[in-house]
Amino acid sequence: MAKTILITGATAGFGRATAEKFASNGWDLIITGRRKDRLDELQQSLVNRYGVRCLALHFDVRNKESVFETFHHLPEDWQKIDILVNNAGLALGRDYFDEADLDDWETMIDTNLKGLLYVSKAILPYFIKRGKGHIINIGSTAGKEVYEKGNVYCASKHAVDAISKAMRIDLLRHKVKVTAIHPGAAETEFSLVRFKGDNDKASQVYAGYEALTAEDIADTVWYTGNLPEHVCINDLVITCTAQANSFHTYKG
Ligand code: NDP
Ligand code: 8X3
Repeated sequence: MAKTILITGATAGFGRATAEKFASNGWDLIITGRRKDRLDELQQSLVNRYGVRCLALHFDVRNKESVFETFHHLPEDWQKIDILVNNAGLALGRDYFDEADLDDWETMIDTNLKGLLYVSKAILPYFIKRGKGHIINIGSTAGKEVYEKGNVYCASKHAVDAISKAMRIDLLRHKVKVTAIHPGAAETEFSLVRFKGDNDKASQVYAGYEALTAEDIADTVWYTGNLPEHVCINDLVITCTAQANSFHTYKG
């Protein structure tokens, strides 16, 4: 029987590439996101090209009621989930702390931290019932080092780092693996979202070096998600070769 992966934020970037990677290897998928048109299109495309089962669930991870309602009513034949990838997330703005926008802060905390908590809590009963499961949280190098004008985005990703460690301890008794993957700069829609549609600012982020791609991260999710049952990668930091950390990128 095919295994099943649930990916939040599958309409773009890492989530979409991860869906592609797992579907092309015969996994069934539950894909989620807010943009219904993109989600439905991806679902059709994965089913048509790979002959896998794919359930598209359209909701905002910030909406606690939607999250619990959606997963509480998961059809019985979709309840055997092997991997949850908590990927949905974003940065909004790149501003000094004193100049930053309060709504941006709240959106980042609500999405990157609270959304991850809601989805994990809603899915855990299925893992606990089976006595196994794997949660893969997408953190960031911003969750390891704080950089100028990164304030609340960095804080939200430090929280993902901390909660991943906490989950790993508390879920030991249920045999649930917890992996945190912390990518550095990767060229997706991330910067376009961060800079609120400003294409020039977004493309500047990736100018002069070869950044990670969404497919690089999908490959990393694939690797960490396909290890033997007794093996768990706890924490993985991945950058492109041109980047050493949040502060040093060689733009030769
Ligand atoms: P993209 O902007 O390309 O994709 C983000 C995805 O998250 C989209 O599918 C979006 O779907 C979804 N999403 C955002 N907000 C919500 C929400 N409220 N509810 C449901 N889904 C939501 O960015 P990336 O693929 O690059 O980012 C994915 C994750 O990786 C994020 O957590 C990001 O912080 C992290 N990351 C990114 C890095 C990078 O350099 N790109 C580096 C390190 C970490 P929709 O809009 O349809 O809801
Ligand atoms: C995304 C990487 O460096 O923009 O999490 O914070 S960075």
